Amino acid sequence: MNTIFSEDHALHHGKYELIDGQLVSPFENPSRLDHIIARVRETGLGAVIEPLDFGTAPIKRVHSEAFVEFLRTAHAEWREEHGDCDALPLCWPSRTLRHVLPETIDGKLSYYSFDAGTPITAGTWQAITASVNVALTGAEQIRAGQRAVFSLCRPPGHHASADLLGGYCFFNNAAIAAQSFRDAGATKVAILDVDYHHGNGTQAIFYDRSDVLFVSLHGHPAQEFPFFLGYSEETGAGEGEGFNVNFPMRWGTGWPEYSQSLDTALDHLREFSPDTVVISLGVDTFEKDPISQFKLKSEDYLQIGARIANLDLPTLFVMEGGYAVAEIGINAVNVLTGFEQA
Ligand code: FKS
Ligand code: ZN
Repeated sequence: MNTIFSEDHALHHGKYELIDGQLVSPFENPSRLDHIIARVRETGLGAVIEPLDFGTAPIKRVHSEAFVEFLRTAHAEWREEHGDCDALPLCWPSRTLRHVLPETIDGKLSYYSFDAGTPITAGTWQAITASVNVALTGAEQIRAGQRAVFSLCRPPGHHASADLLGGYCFFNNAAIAAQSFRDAGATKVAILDVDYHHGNGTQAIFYDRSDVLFVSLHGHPAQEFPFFLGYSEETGAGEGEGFNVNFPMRWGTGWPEYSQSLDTALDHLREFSPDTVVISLGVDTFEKDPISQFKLKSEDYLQIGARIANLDLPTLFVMEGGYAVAEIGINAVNVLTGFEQA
């Protein structure tokens, strides 16, 4: 299986995120990908290939023009106001407040974000466009006939919706790849999100559509980030009714319960019978993950890959989360070798 990878991910390296009442060094940092790419090479998974440049047109199929332009200039505007430090918001248009776009950089950053864990740095634009190109290059290779490709994206994407960033995410790589399959002629695309956190951005993007099925397994929003989406009663709207399927699970969930949900999730994908599958691949379901509360073990990831392979469909793996850095390479690549050995 080919891996698509760009060194440009390292240009996004925040100094701080606000978590549990403290400013800490971000969990989502470049060392994550150093470990994964090292494991890809060590296991001989396949070729490691640099992405092509697709420009911003495919991004604007999913994100609003204004949001894309905001991200392009955000750090330069911030630097003019506050000097050369990371841009972090602190105030959001929540209940009783109006959603009107302010003029100043502080106001715009608040308008376009939903948490304080997602710093914008000088290199963020280059890293997030490279991350999209990694996803789109993988999608192109699937269209050219590859059975499966690993798009080793960073920054991740599944929390980002059409005009909202947060949860370490800016552009929704998996959604942009899924839309690219539709635009290239696929009739039906399914996205299976196995990251520990609910893919609220992906759900929102496709919520009223029946051409892209979104199925997600994740920590229960009553307990877990992003808190305000991901319940099982969210089944889609209008045309999209029945094409959004959530499997929220409580803290402490281990393989026996997880694998049951996974099998039911895969049944939904089979019934939908898509042309192509996009996997939002997070390995923060791991027992030693520092910010998550599931209990999967390294060998369980082989099983996840094998069960996805049993769908027998062209499959694009798009990297999302995972913060147990010492084991992130083993766990992520286990999914892919489990897929290949099935
Ligand atoms: C918990 C605070 C949680 C943010 C967690 C973001 C998770 C991001 C992710 C992604 F795949 F996008 F990277 N802070 N006390 O893993 O879902
Ligand atoms: Zn996650």
